[in-house]
Formats: sequence, C-alpha cells, structure tokens
Amino acid sequence: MISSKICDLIGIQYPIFQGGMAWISDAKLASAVSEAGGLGLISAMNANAEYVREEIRKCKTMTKKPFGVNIMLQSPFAEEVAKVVIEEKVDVITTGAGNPSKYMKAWLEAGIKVVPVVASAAFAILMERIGASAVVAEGCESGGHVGELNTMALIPQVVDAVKIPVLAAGGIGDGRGMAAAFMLGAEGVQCGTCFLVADECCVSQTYKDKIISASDTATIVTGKRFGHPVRSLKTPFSKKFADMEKDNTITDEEIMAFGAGSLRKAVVDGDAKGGSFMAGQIAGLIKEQRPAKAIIESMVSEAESLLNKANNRIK
Ligand code: TUI
Repeated sequence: MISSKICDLIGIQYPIFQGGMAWISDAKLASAVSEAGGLGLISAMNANAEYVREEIRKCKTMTKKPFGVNIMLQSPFAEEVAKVVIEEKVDVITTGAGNPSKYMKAWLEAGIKVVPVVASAAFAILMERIGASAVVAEGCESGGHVGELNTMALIPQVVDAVKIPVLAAGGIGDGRGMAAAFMLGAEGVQCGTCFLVADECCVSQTYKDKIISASDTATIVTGKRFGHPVRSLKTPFSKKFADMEKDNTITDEEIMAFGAGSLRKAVVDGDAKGGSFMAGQIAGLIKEQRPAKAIIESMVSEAESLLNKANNRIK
C-alpha cells in the first residue's frame, strides 16, 4: 500500500488531489473523488460566495470524507469566498494563480489546512513561511493557467526548497506518472485532466470525446501576450486566439472580447468551434470514460506495482 505524509495530514486514503477546474470541479465530482479515497476539490472559479456555499453544502450531503475548495485568486469574488470557506468549515483550501498571503491568518485560525498551488521554488518557500500545510507544485504540462517550468524540473527543486510535503501536478495521468512523482520526492499528486472523463464529471460529452481522441501534441498555450498563459486543446477557437495574439493590429480588448465565455462554451454547451477546452499534455494518454473510483484505483495499483518492481533496476 502506498503510504504518504499527505494521507495522514488530511485524513485521506490515497495521496491524490483532484484539481480545482473552473466550471468543472463541482460538488458531484469532488464528492466522488473524496468517496473514492482521494481529495475532491470544488472550484470557486469566478463564482460568487453563495454559489460556493451551496456547492460546499451539497458536497457535505454526498460525502462524509474530507474535501476542499480551490480558490482562484484572480476571481473578483475571492475576498467573499475566502470568508465562506471559514463559515462552512471546509477541511482544505487550495489556491491558484496568485498569492494567498492576505487570507492566510484567518484560514489558519479557523483550523483549515491550506495547500497553495505554486509554479516555482521561491513561491513555495514563501508559502511555507506563512503557514501552508503543503504545496502543490504544478508544471506547465498541466491544463489551464500554466507557469514556466515543467514538472520534471520543478518538483525536485521545490522538494529541496521546503520541508512541508509537496504534491506534484502537471502531466500526471496514470500510475507511471504517480510513481515518477514519488521518485522526484513528492508525497502525492494532483490530477485534473484525467478526471475530465470521469462519469461524475459534468463537462459536455463533446469535451470528454475530445480528451479521449486527443493525441500527445493536441494542446497549445495561448495568452502569453497578456501574461496569463493557458493550455487548452487545439481547436478552431484556440488557433484563432493564437493568430490574433501574434497580430499587432488587433488590440488586447478585441482579443479579450473574442475569448469571453469560451470555457463555459466548452464545458456547458460542448461548442467544438467556439469553446476553450482546457486540458493538460496528458490528454493523449486518456482512452476511456470511467467512474472516478476506477480512475483512482487503477492509478494507485499501477503505481504500487511499479514501485514494488523498482528494485529490479538495481543489479
Ligand atoms: O490556477 C491554475 N490554473 C488555472 S486558473 C484558471 S482560471 C481561468 N483562466 C483563464 C481563463 C478562464 C479561467 C485556469 N487554470 N493553476 C494553479 C497555478 N497557479 N499554476 C500556476 C500558479 C501560480 C502562478 C503564479 C501561482 C502563483 C503565482 O505567482 C504568485 C505570485 O504572486 O508570485
């Protein structure tokens, strides 16, 4: 059986977090992952406090196991969501796309475990200093907003920089990735893309089919012009976005208007042309739709068998 400090720290069976994905990680997916022994996370995305409160309450009716809320710090509602997670006494908060320092004191006083997502060793050190219980170090193989470093380079450097446990994210979609993360010094993994095809995941069937038919080179990073790079599947939308970014005669405002609402179009409407289908580089590895429990159990059993056999490498 895989053993990890993260399981003891949070009270979960397997050291697997489900990433907080905007429009996607709702109470249904989060509770399914937590019920299966991982840590499910509800994405607060750009939603207001009442939406987040409702999802937390729904999740509590669906699982008695620990679950968390992911707060996207660039959300206009981050401040009010930061209060709701205290009022609703969530077990774990993860944060993304920014610095959670100003909320830390209140969260820690409420006894919440805070696990910021980081993309560099320097930021991980800062998060440890202000009281984070662990960090998720996310390489740019991930879907959505990406940093600069890839997972292979990032994880060992973050592991060396801090004493708190590190979870690896970005490009991890099966037991091989999980075993490799342990070899790099991680205490667990966070996965997003592989849960997009979970039976319990609310995304449109178009989104799931696109992930299942994706190849290894199916993703593209756009948004660098705005200092907000985002990885998604190559689609008519993302290719046009990339072309517009390169064109100096097109203003930032025009591009932003073109991109508005595109994630919702992918998740809710299944709009293959106008949608932004955020996904990581691991999409090409995902071949079937299954329950979250099957995704987790096959990842863990494959990782265990690989780690058991690792000794065969030594003569
Ligand atoms: O946050 C993510 N991934 C996301 S957020 C998101 S929301 C969105 N974005 C575009 C269009 C529509 C919706 C989509 N994907 N991952 C966690 C993550 N955080 N990765 C990297 C970081 C990060 C980057 C810089 C964390 C901190 C940081 O710097 C903090 C600082 O102040 O230096």
